Amino acid sequence: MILKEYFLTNIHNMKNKIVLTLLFCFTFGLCSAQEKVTTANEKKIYAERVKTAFKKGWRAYMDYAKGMDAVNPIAKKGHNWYSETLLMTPVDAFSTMHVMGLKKEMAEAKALIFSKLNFDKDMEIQQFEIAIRIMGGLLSAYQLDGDKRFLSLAEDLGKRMLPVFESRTGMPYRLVNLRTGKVSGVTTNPCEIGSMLLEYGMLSKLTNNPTYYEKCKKGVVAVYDRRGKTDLVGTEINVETGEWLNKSAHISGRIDAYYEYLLKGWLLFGDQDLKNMWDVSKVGITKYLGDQTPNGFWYGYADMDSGKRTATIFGALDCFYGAVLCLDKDMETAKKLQTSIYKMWTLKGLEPEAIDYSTMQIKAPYYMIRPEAIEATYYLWHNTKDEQYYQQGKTMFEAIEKYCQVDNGYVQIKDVNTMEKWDTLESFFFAETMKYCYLFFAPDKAFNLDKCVLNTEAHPFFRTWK
Ligand code: DMJ
Repeated sequence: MILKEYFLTNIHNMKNKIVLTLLFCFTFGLCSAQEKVTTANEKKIYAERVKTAFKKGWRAYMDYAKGMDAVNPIAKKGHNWYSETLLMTPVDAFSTMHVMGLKKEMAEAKALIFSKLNFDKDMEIQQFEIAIRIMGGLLSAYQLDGDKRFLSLAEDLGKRMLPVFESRTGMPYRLVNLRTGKVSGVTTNPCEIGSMLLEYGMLSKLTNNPTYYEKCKKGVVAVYDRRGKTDLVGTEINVETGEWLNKSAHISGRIDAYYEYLLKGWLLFGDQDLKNMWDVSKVGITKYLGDQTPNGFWYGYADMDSGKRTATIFGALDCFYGAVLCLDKDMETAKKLQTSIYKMWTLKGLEPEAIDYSTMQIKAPYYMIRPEAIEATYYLWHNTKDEQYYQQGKTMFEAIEKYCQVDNGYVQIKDVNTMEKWDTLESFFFAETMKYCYLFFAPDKAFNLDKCVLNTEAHPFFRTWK
């Protein structure tokens, strides 16, 4: 009798367990299916919202600054970088328009570029910025769109900038006159020496003329050969004497994309020298700049010879390194850094330009709608598919919508403590920030990051040399 009761009770419990298990599986299955549906819908909605933001910024440019370099939406006017326009915004914006499939805007940009862009100007320009934004934009536009006029313009520009490499050391001068070829700017930095290698390399490949790549690479090797005992480079160097004028090593502005292009140059061109230079540099970066603190993991400043820590500053520009770590398949470090990047971004609700990570005090309070933090977050999302990075991307886009949007466009922020507006909009808003925001939500067929290498201005370069 006791045995029978025991048996019946257990059968009963087992039945309950089976029913509960079935119920659990059913509910869980439904929930996750439901969640996927919501996510797919949500992605569609967000993709449209990012496109709308891009188009709103572009309309501001077309309405108030058409044909100029950039727009000031609040004042309803535009401005140029130099005495005449180089059509910075349309050229920089084109690759994002293509990725987003914005046909009307592409036609508008093309009409402007092909009717107005002309480099025969008696004007001294900053070689690095023009190479990454304009030459990079034109080369990428050519590969995406196929119109040969993009390539002709890029080649004309490349020829006009070539004189910068005629220094005693091979390191490029900072400035060049587009008409006369007269160079100036003896004092420069590793970023402005090395961060055009992708652009000149693409030009070489696409025009079948190795000169551009060879000259640019010579400059990169020259600065690398002058690295400190830490294997790191400093902040300022004289291109004629090869002497360092500022030995501060870091991954921030004036150095940043020099490191980025060592790795990306290897990925795009398969140049083993660049891979070796990257591997050596990365050891130095990790050992002397990497800083594990109670506030998280960061990269600070150190002397390029002694390796002694000189500052605990990290900023918006430094965030590019998260994407580079992903490309280097160093996901663990990328994740650690991302925790800090997101902490910095959410400190005030919008990213400050720089903080002191030892105190978490803001050192430069403005926000130029820079892309690097969003870029790092996107690379992590793309590589890990860990939902938290997708959520972080959403938060960042929402913050731009909330704080940088004005009635007729988008503007930068003077101070993230007060969110006071700064009436200007850099062209990288179109080239980079909006592109990375979009990629979080874009349909798979829109773009495949693994099929190309993005230049430092987020223009896709493909390994097809036609
Ligand atoms: C862009 O022009 C490029 O990303 C460059 O490498 C660094 N600065 C801006 C964006 O912040």
